[in-house]
Amino acid sequence: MVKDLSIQELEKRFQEKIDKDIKIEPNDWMPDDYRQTLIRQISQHAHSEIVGMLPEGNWITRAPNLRRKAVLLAKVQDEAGHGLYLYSAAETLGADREETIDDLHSGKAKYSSIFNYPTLSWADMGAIGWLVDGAAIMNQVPLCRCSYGPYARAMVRVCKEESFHQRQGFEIMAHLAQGSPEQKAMAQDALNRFWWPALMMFGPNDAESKHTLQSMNWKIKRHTNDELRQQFVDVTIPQAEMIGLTIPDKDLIFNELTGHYEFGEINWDEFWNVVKGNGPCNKDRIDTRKKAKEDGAWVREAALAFADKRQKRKSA
Ligand code: BYC
Repeated sequence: MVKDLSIQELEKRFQEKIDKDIKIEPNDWMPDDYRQTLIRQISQHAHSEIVGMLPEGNWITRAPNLRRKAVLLAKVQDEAGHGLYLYSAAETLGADREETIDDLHSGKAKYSSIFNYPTLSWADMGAIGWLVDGAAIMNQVPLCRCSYGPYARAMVRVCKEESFHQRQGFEIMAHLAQGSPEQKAMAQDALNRFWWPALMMFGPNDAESKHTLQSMNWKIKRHTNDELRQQFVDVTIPQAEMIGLTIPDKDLIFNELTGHYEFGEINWDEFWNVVKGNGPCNKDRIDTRKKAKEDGAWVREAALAFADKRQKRKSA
């Protein structure tokens, strides 16, 4: 009973800190569910960055010129960095990195649905930067104010880099859209294929989102999935118009009264199917990650042997 009371008191103080916008740091007391929610979200986010390298990595050798190649290489490298900050942030909550990665490989842990779609043309690099990184920024800027300190701080740098990623994607799309009819058609085709999956990145509708309410109370999330999706639609449609591309949604209208675009129904069956592992590339993505881990075993062994040798030399 006394123990219960003290936990109640701890929870009360914890929530007071959250309400006052005081950051929670790794050594602070926190409810177990808060810790588990953060480990789930941060590790899913880390996996998304690492798996997210694959669809673009696929095009590094086929970039149309040296400038585009160098930019794409830098972007994919940034994504590896984001994954590493995020795995480290999850470790500050007590998550074991090896276990976290094994959960991805076994299918236990999720990663963003968007990365289970194939990249069929060079224009897909434009669509990913413009739409996928654009959606990621919309979601991640509020995460810079997340109540958990290490996650919030990691997001500050991630967002700066994402903003460069978004602009390079938009630049590719704008360039193609002003090019030959074939290039414009390629840009339109990429937009057609990535538009709806990009809207799905924000997660299920609020009514179906099981974690949002609690995550908002804890200030892990600052906006609901539908709020962020709407913001993304509102900023992206004028960008498409500016470069002369058409959003593939026949129900899209601008509501003068609300000042927002109204858009068609998302195919939620497709979303859940992809989240459950049945998207066009889920198997390929996980197989690639598993192979990377197996192929890198000798590097980890060599690094450990070297560290061991140095340690022994030091203590000798
Ligand atoms: N895909 O209650 P909900 C990037 C799951 S990488 C798959 O709304 P929550 C980039 C959700 O996990 C950007 N699963 O959940 C990298 C939950 O399942 P569990 C990645 C999804 O957490 C390389 C269930 O559905 N960004 O930018 O409140 C190249 C119910 O959902 C998805 C992040 O990870 C999805 N789209 O809200 C280019 C941001 N959506 O765990 C770019 C951090 C939902 O109960 N994460 N689910 O089994 C978040 O902000 C939130 O976790 C979400 C979901 C908004 C994604």
